[in-house]
Amino acid sequence: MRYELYYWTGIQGRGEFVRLALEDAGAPYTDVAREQGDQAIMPFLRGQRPGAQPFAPPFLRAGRQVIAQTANILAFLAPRHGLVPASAASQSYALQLQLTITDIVAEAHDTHHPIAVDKYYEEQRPAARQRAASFCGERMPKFLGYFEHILERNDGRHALGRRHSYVDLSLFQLMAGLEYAFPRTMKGLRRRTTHLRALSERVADRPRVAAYLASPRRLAFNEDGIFRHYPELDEA
Ligand SMILES: N[C@@H](CCC(=O)N[C@@H](CS)C(=O)NCC(=O)O)C(=O)O
Repeated sequence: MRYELYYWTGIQGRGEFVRLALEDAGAPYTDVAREQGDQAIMPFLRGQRPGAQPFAPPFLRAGRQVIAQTANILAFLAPRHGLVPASAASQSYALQLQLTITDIVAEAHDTHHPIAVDKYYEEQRPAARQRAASFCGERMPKFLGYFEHILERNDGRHALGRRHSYVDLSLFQLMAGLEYAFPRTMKGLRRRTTHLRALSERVADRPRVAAYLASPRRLAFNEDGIFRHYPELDEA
């Protein structure tokens, strides 16, 4: 089956977590908006297409099924492509970890949009500074400390069991995004994130991931996405 991924053009955004899983699995997919433009997304959001109606991208069309919410999409794809262990307990734990990644991604987004999602960063700069100070000083160390400990108390190399999973791919993307947006804070956390950084390097070296990262399909991070580099927000 050829999957259809629907996500906004021009940014990695939350679509990147799904893209990485599809690329790592070698699963055939079409990045529909990149071929047809963002307007291809709209009929789904308006409920004008068959299947479940998504609230927001990313969403995935798999045959007649339409699946939205990043963590839910990954939980759907992973067992079909060997990206999660088979047991129900492992799959539930993987989803728990992925939803925790969803939480920190939302908080990273809120550093540049602390007041209103529908207003520009430039309209909420003072609040963004406050929010970012708390994110860099408290929340990022807490979340990354948690994931670091998860790796450490497992085998030191994987989030789950002894095998690569979609959670490892998402941790790679999380680290890449945070390194881009908050290089100074991440530098300060270097000694407390040794397992996460080693995992990121291993994921980036996986043959299909490496090929993807070197391809034009991997867009650069930019200031329209979730992970934005505003130096004034990286001062913790
Ligand atoms: N919890 C959802 C969030 C989806 C989301 O916020 N998508 C953004 C783009 S990354 C969007 O287009 N939001 C439109 C909106 O919230 O109105 C997920 O993890 O997929």
